[in-house]
This record gives sequence, structure tokens and C-alpha cells, in this order.
Amino acid sequence: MSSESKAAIAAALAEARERTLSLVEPLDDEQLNTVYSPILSPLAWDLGHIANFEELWLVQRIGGREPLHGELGRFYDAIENPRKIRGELPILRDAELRAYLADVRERTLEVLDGVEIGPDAEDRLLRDAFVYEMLLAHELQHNETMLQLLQLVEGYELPPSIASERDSSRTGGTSEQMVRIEGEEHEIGAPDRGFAYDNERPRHAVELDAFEIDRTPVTNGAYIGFMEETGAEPPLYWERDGEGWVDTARGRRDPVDPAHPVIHVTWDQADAFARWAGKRLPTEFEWEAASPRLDGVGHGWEWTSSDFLAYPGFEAFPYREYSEVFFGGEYKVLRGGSWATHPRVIRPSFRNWDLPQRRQIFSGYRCARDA
Ligand code: AVJ
Ligand code: FE
Repeated sequence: MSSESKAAIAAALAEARERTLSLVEPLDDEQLNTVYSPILSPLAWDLGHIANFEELWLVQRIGGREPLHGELGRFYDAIENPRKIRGELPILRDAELRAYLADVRERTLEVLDGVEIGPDAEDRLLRDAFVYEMLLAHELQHNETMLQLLQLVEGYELPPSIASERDSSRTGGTSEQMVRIEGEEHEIGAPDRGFAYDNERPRHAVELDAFEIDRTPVTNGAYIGFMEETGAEPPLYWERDGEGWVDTARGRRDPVDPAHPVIHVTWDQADAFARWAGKRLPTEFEWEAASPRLDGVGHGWEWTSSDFLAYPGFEAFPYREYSEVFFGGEYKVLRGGSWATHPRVIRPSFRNWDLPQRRQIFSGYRCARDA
């Protein structure tokens, strides 16, 4: 591949790193190492894990080099080290942690200089720069996990560029309009070429019955109506304030705007809302089939009724622990993206997943019904 695409990769890696560092810039080392929640990592773990994942794939695997810190990598393995124990691990801190991020990056760029990343590259990891796209997506996805944790840090101010992404994604729709999608075969999943995760492949036809789906995500106002009528629980971070509700994330007390899409709800809350409204959650295939006609994607991830399962003919690539170990009935699929998701990660075939009782993620929903 031309040196021009290598320059583009290097620039995208630099941009992602700038975003990562901007998130933690206002924090001190104690805050970076604090466990704020048993279901979220201390920020220092995410930072070390970002660097270690890069070292593992782009320096050790692609460059054939030895790791900088010997066996340290095992403490950054997400499967071996559940989130609730990550505060007790002997991970890098402070100046050593920052040096590790920078040293790995320096080596990554040296290795990039000497590799063949064109469409004919022999190593499938390098073909069309797959492994570099994967690393970019990985760092940006961890930025989102970090932003979930940062909601718990009192007084934390979002970097201005991310605050403006949040505000501009928060367009409300109060209408209850639905779009009709005809019953026919729909192509689902990512095409063979271009970067996508293994769980988005292979692309395949799915027969759908005609259905209707909300044109916009469910709003705070609609959710308040549901709570008032059924006594349902509020979204995470909401507190009563006189007659209204305030959002207490980051220690603030921002009045809840009824026109904005609701986020921080569990799958169970979303599912109960849909039933109450005489509707249901869309399946992930319905969501994807309707996505060219959907407004309001990008403020909150959207819960679907689907379990996170392999597509027919699934093949784990490049490692089983990204998707395959999570397949089964335990996790529900979310589609779209949130204000905290970098645009590079948002595409119609992208599948996110979490446990149905979780709401630390920026999760909203829209409803569907049979036509
Ligand atoms: C796709 C968001 C569920 O955070 O567990 C990060 C992304 N995978 N590092 C997660 C991921 C490996 C993943 N989710
Ligand atoms: Fe990771």
C-alpha cells in the first residue's frame, strides 16, 4: 500500500491518542487509580490496556518484537482480569504508565514503516490494514468505556470537542411517527471488504415480515410519562427535584430536557416501556434493515430484542475473545452508537452488546411493531 495510506493510519492513530489523553488530562494520578464502580475499570487500567493491546498486536505480533515489560501484559488481559479486581492489580501508574503509552506508540510507527498493508498482503491481519483499523477501533471503544466511568467523577468537565458531539447528537423528536418497512429479504452484516469485526460477518440474507419502527429514539419526556403511569424506575443518574427530574452525572444537577432521547436505561426498562406503549423492541435485523431511513442515530446506543449470537458461517478473527466468548443468551445486542462513540465506530452493521440489567452504558432505544 502507498506511503500515503500509512500516513493516514499514523494520523488516525495520533488523533485517537489525542482523544484518549484529552479525556484524562484534568485528572490526577489518584483519580486515575480509583475504583469508582465494580463494573468499570480504573482509568489507569484502560490506559495501560490500550497500550498493551497495541503492543501485543502491532509491535509483538506484526513487528516480531519482545514486550517492553515482560509478563506485565497478563494484567491487562480483559478476560483474565474481571473489572471488579482491576484496582488490585500491579499495573503501571503515573509517569511509567505515560511512558509505556508513548514507547509502544514509537515502536508501532517504526513497525508500520516496514510492513506491506495492501489488498494483496499475505498476512490477513495486514491485508487492507485490518489490524491497524482494529487497533484504532479498540482505542476509540475504550474511550467510550472511560467516558462511562467519567460520569462518576464529581466535577469532571468533558473535553470541549466531546461536549459538542454530545450536544449536537441530542436532537429530540417528540413525534411518535413510525416508518413502515416492507416484508422481504434484507441483506444483513458487513461486506467482505473493508474493516468490520468478525461478529458482523458473514453478510447474509434475512427474511423479515413487514414491520413499523419509530422514526426517532424514545425521549426523556415519553419515559417520564411511562414512569408516572407505571411507577417504573428512573434512568441511572436521575434524581427528583421538586416536580421535575435532574441528571446528576459528574456531580451536576442538570434539568432533564423532555425533548432529548433517553439514555442510561436497562434492557428491561426499554422492553417494559415498549410493551406499555403497545409496541416491542425491534430485532437487531429489523434495526439494521431500517437504518437507512432512521433518524436520531448517535446519541444513545439502542437496545434490541436480540441475543448476541453468531451469524451463520461465523469465523472468529483475529481472536476468540473479542466476540465468540460472549455469544449465547446472556447478552443483548445494541445498535447505532452514542454521543461517546467516535464516528469511526458507527456503522449500520456494528453490533454492541451488554447484559440486560446494565445501564452504565449510554443506552436508549426505539420501539417497533408488526405491520
Ligand atoms: C464491544 C463494547 C462490548 O468493551 O467489552 C474492548 C469492546 N473489546 N476491548 C467491551 C472491547 C475488547 C467491548 N464491547
Ligand atoms: Fe479492550
